[in-house]
Amino acid sequence: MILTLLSMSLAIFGVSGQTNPAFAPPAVCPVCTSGNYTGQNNGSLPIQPRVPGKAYSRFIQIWLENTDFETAQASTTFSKLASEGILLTNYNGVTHPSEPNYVASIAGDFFGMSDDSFYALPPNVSTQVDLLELHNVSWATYQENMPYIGFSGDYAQKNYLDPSSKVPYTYYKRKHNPFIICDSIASVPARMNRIRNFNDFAVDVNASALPSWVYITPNLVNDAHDTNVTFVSAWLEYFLVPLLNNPNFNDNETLILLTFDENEDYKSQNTVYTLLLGGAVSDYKGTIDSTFYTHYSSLSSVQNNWGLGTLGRQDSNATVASVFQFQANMTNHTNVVSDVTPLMNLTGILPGVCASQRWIPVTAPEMSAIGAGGGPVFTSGITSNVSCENTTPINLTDMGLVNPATINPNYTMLSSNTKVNATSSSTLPSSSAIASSKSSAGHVRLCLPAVSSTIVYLLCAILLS
Ligand SMILES: *[C@@H]1O[C@H](CO)[C@@H](O)[C@H](O)[C@H]1NC(C)=O
Ligand SMILES: *[C@@H]1O[C@H](CO)[C@@H](O)[C@H](O)[C@H]1NC(C)=O
Ligand SMILES: *[C@@H]1O[C@H](CO)[C@@H](O)[C@H](O)[C@H]1NC(C)=O
Ligand SMILES: *[C@@H]1O[C@H](CO)[C@@H](O)[C@H](O)[C@H]1NC(C)=O
Ligand SMILES: *[C@@H]1O[C@H](CO)[C@@H](O)[C@H](O)[C@H]1NC(C)=O
Ligand SMILES: *[C@@H]1O[C@H](CO)[C@@H](O)[C@H](O)[C@H]1NC(C)=O
Ligand SMILES: *[C@@H]1O[C@H](CO)[C@@H](O)[C@H](O)[C@H]1NC(C)=O
Ligand SMILES: *[C@@H]1O[C@H](CO)[C@@H](O)[C@H](O)[C@H]1NC(C)=O
Ligand SMILES: *[C@@H]1O[C@H](CO)[C@@H](O)[C@H](O)[C@H]1NC(C)=O
Ligand SMILES: *[C@@H]1O[C@H](CO)[C@@H](O)[C@H](O)[C@H]1NC(C)=O
Ligand SMILES: *[C@H]1O[C@H](CO)[C@@H](O)[C@H](O)[C@H]1NC(C)=O
Ligand SMILES: CC(=O)N[C@H]1CO[C@H](CO)[C@@H](O)[C@@H]1O
Repeated sequence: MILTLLSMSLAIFGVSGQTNPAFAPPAVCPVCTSGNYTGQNNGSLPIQPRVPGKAYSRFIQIWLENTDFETAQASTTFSKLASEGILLTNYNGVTHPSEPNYVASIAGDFFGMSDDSFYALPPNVSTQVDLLELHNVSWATYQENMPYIGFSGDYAQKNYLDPSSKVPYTYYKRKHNPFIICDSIASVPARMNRIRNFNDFAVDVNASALPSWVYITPNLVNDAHDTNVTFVSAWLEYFLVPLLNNPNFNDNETLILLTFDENEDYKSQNTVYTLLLGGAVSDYKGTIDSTFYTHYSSLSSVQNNWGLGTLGRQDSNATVASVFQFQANMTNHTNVVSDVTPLMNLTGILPGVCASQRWIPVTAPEMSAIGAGGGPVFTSGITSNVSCENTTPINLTDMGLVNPATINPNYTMLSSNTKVNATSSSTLPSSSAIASSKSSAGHVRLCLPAVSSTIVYLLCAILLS
């Protein structure tokens, strides 16, 4: 209790001493390395050829935090950027709070997650990374102030905005890095090397080695999480505005999605100010698109662009995964417009492997799903065809059990660019198992409640805990 109070007051002091600090650049320029970023770069990614897409050959998404649509709209920086691209006026987060939104943006679901706690999703949760790699589309995520490759916790460091402060500041948090949360990525060394920090970003851009699919998470001050729209606007002027003119970042085949994880007002629809920028939309400068989109749209649009197949989760649910309309017009994709716009501000209701009070195992993808890119459902690593509808949730909390998804798998950093776990490697999809299949079972989702494997899974959890 005392510790909690102490850390709370430290947190309040640390943050409130500078609730609204003035923006200061963490590096001399967006493509300059900086001591503020802790981990040194150990070389750029290899330059990989870009796979031509139907509407673009590079997709970059940048994630900001917790801001209502109107708040961003009032910023002159956001207005200026809007004149350079397409303003999406009905783009939505998928739930609250932050972490499930980040997870949904790569895995197509948030698995009942309704808080920002420690989660490690089991290896059989597939992600967009599986689809990209299957089609040779290179990828990386750049996580500002993540100290070094392979780091799996939160990181407090010297406060660079207030150098006189003796209190370390947590600029980087795991909850905003969905890649480290998914064991299918975090337990595979070659994939771990693609979870990079901003020193790596600087080196990769300067080496023309920025991959084709890029996911950028700014630190907790630059993304507005600990600050406000004035601060994030200054960061955008420092970071994004010059990068739009850097040909190693933005060219005539680049689409940039600038979005927020969720809005601030949970009592209203979860609409966030979102822009499409970059050379791929140069014919649409200053236009407005009011199509209903969600974070699942970034999955479906990319799948549509490169013909990637689908994860068979909400990424293939046409109601919530419209393809960017400028792109849909180019690819002849027809978006579904539902009579009633779904509310995206619901939280703590759905069962899932992350919902300890409504726990169900990782369920099978919708095997018969057809996503916006056509092609098969990714099923590698799937060992059960149990579906959500037919699984009775278990209240682990009531049973005194620890949810295995909340246990740190303790992956160990072995060397600078190698990160190898031990415990779950046997359950990882082997490369030979990388094969996709489409069920012939039609639309009926079979229900075979995996009672025995559920018990084994929980037993493991108890033994480990
Ligand atoms: C953000 O915080 C700064 C510093 O306190 C303040 O000057 C600015 O007015 C705030 N911006 C908004 C939109 O409230
Ligand atoms: C870190 O950022 C601060 C604030 O902009 C800057 O004064 C300082 O020079 C930076 N440190 C390094 C090592 O780049
Ligand atoms: C983009 O520019 C390159 C080089 O100038 C050119 O080869 C390519 O066709 C252009 N792509 C599009 C979609 O205009
Ligand atoms: C979600 O937003 C709707 C529309 O503004 C509102 O009516 C509803 O009360 C909100 N739900 C919650 C749980 O706050
Ligand atoms: C698709 O999304 C809508 C809106 O969230 C939801 O009501 C529906 O259950 C989803 N369909 C599937 C198959 O998950
Ligand atoms: C897409 O095509 C429709 C029908 O031709 C048109 O009304 C709409 O303006 C187009 N949208 C975009 C973003 O190009
Ligand atoms: C889209 O449809 C138009 C008209 O039918 C056709 O000319 C065009 O080739 C189609 N584009 C694609 C990418 O299929
Ligand atoms: C995912 O793995 C867990 C643990 O091994 C298992 O209980 C579950 O049935 C699996 N889910 C699928 C869809 O394969
Ligand atoms: C789960 O069990 C806990 C502890 O008994 C209880 O407080 C909670 O309401 C239960 N949750 C649900 C969804 O039934
Ligand atoms: C680079 O390698 C050094 C030495 O092995 C290591 O300490 C450092 O953490 C690595 N940096 C990154 C960003 O991985
Ligand atoms: C992986 O973890 C297991 C269990 O903690 C440990 O015994 C093993 O040595 C680890 N393997 C590697 C390569 O770190
Ligand atoms: C070094 C490390 O991260 N250890 C963690 C391993 O996982 C257990 C259970 O979640 C944690 O308590 C340890 O802190």
